[in-house]
Amino acid sequence: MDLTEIRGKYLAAVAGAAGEAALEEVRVAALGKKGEVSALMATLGKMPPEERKTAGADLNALKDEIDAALRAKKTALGDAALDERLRAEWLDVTLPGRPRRAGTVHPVSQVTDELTAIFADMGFAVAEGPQVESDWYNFDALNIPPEHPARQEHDTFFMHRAAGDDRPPHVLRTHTSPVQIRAMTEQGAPIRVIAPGRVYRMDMDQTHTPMFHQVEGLAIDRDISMANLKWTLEEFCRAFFEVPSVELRFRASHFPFTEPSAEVDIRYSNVGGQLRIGEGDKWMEILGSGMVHPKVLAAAGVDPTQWQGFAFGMGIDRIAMLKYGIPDLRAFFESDLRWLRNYGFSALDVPTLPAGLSR
Ligand code: 2NL
Repeated sequence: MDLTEIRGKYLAAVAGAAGEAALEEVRVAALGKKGEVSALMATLGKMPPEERKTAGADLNALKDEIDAALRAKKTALGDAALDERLRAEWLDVTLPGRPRRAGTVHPVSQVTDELTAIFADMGFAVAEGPQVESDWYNFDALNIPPEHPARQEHDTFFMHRAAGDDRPPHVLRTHTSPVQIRAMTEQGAPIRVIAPGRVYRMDMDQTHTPMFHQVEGLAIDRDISMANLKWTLEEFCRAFFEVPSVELRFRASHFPFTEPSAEVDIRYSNVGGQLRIGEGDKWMEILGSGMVHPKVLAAAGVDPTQWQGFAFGMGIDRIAMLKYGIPDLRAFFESDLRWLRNYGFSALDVPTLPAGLSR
């Protein structure tokens, strides 16, 4: 049996197969059940034994040879396909990354930076302190004794004490006044500080969140008066709201830590839903203030016969909503990226007085 021709034919067909499908056709034609080599195998049974022996060996060798060629070609085709994919899907991993969307400055941070710039320009330093306070700093030093109704009015969050520890519990500060008590206790008088930061009250509705932001201011010297308070607040409001002039109205009020005390309203108008500060015939309360109570000075180690001064407190979230026309307080603390992108500020737009606060 001369297998030279058939061998040459199939090895050439294997070598020439362009893809896996073509290669499979070659396999079926040669080695499939009805393939040419298989058909020759089937003739072995009718051969005389001597002839069958050599023909069988030759056919098996041919079958193995074609089979090996098929496998090698299949591997080669697979490698070529992989090479082609690697070429087509090539990616330069050394390219610079896609620019990420820049984060934004939260309106509370923006407004805190703005009011800090204004008060810094008037000689006020920024003081910070703990958010978990002792009841001394949050209440007693501010002339709010244990049975004072203001302690209940503040809707205070109390921290837990270990079982058997009978000392009064720490609280989440209900205002930033304790920061100023600490500053006075440490520095003494004269002093000019503002204390912006988070404060906590157990209150949650349309206009209240359990955590909010407050800024308090304190100026103590030998002859500070309500007149200095009025000028300072007017100057602040004019700069903060970026208007040529503002008008403030002081209403007598009561706080345990100031005497006398005043709530302060600002003149504004509402033109088609657009609020305009400094003009119009409406008044809006924006802060509380007064002359620091002598007992508060004494509690902070400042001699009230030698020193006096004013203090005030206002809500940062409130004035942020006012200035930037943000309607819903609760959205401030939901971390919704769509809200942050809409109301946030560029991180590069640091507010300074000469450049214009909000540009
Ligand atoms: C308000 C009222 C106020 C103060 C805060 C203060 C701080 C010290 C001494 C005396 Cl260390 N007073 N702070 C004074 C008056 C009012 O806040 O309605 N805030 C939103």
